[in-house]
This record gives sequence, structure tokens and C-alpha cells, in this order.
Amino acid sequence: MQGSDYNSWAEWTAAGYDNGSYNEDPQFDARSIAHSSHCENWGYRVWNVEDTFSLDVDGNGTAAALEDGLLTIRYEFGFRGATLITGAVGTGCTRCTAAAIETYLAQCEAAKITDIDGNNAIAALEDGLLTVRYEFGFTGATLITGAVGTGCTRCTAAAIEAYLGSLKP
Ligand SMILES: [Ca+2]
Ligand SMILES: [Ca+2]
Repeated sequence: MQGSDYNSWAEWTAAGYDNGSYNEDPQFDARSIAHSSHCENWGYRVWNVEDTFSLDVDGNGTAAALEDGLLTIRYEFGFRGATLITGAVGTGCTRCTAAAIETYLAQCEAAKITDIDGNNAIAALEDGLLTVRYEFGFTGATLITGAVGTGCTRCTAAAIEAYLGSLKP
């Protein structure tokens, strides 16, 4: 595996690095592959998750609460198809259809990108709410109160702001 070069999520998963396998190694989980310095330590050249996964769900270059945030929380509530996307896809979208947005959010979930509080579960009224509040510009206690899940590994406003900040498009 050393020196392997993965250019896409598809190649990465095809090589056997599905969510189950790399999550078993706490030093090399889904988010670790986003950090090139970590990858260099392991001798891998890998596709950078954060190059593709961000809060910009519709792919128009910005993260908006009533577009990307709404898409995210609707998806986490289980909405699909027209009920997922109606009125929530931004101008200039590059992911514009329900199918494209469902695929993108499914990949984000598989990589645990949308697990904002880091408790290894994705919940609309926790992770989704944190995302929407952040995109509305909330910080500190107004960002996190009542929205951090049991078993969080990112539990404070500072930790959650830093993580969401790393996912800005
Ligand atoms: Ca967007
Ligand atoms: Ca979570």
C-alpha cells in the first residue's frame, strides 16, 4: 500500500478503505486521511477528503444556512427526492438534483464528515442543527446549547467552531 496514489473516493474505497476498516485504526480514521501531514507519516499519497467534502452541499462555492444547512438537516431527517431539495438548492449549484445531493451527503456520512460533535453518530437535531446554526453565524453557547450529542468528542463551542471552520468551502 505504501506509495499508492488514490485520486478519488471511489478508488479509495475500491482499495479496501471502507468506513469499517479504517475506523478500526484510531490513528487513521476517515478524517485523518484529510490531513496530509498524517498521511505522509504513513507513507501514503491519498486523495484529500477536504478537497471535495465541505459544508457546500449544492456545490455553488458557498455554505448557506437556508440552502446547504437545510439540505443537510433535511437529509438527516430522512427526506429524499423533491422533499429534500425543494427551495434549498442555491444559485450556481453544481450538485442540483436530488440524486446528486443524496449521493454527496451519503458520502459525507460514510466518511463521518457530517458527524459534527464526533460521537460516531449523525443526528439531525444534533449535528444538523450545529451545522445550520454555524452557517447562520452563531458561535459560543448559542451554537452548541442543546445540540451536542451524548458521547461527543467535540463537545465545546471552540472545538465545534474549529471543526466546522475546517469544512468551510
Ligand atoms: Ca452552497
Ligand atoms: Ca454526532
